[in-house]
Amino acid sequence: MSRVATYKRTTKETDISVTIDLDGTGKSEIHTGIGFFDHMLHGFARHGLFDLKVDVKGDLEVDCHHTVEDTGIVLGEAVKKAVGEKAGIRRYGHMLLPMDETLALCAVDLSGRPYLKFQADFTNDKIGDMDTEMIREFFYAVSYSAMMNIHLKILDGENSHHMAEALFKAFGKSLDMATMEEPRLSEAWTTKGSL
Ligand SMILES: [Mn+2]
Repeated sequence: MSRVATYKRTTKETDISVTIDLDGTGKSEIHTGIGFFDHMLHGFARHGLFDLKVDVKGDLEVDCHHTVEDTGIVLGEAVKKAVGEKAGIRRYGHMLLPMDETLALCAVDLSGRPYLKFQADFTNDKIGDMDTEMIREFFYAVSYSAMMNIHLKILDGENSHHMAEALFKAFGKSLDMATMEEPRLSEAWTTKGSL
């Protein structure tokens, strides 16, 4: 069964299309109009082994806020659609990801309940054309639109580029683990009947 989903969303601020294949090989075509954000999403797809297409036309003449937040919403919706009933998947995933001086922790649960815990003290307000405060907003949007629990924490780090990149890659690795098929199970992995 293919686990590919597309989700599109158009508002007065953004026009976004995301396609994700959970069983991909890490190929991605990303066009958000924000170079550093593209770099982050490439890292997420590559290290999660997701095939990912992201096309965004956002109101970058305002700033990067709507573009980044809304991309998180649409990516989360696509993930939710691709995992479906979550039958026979691992549900939980985690990663401790080093990147030079930076160490990032990520843990996720495809619980059906949105929650984000995020801790990262960036040393710069901006990386390229992306405001670092939007990184939390991105993951918050993913958590509520995918209805998943995400914990992200920078345990050690100095360089903002490394910290951001480690978070996106750790999230890719964790989501890959959580969406992996568990051959011993045919239903959702819960004692409650469904997730
Ligand atoms: Mn980089």
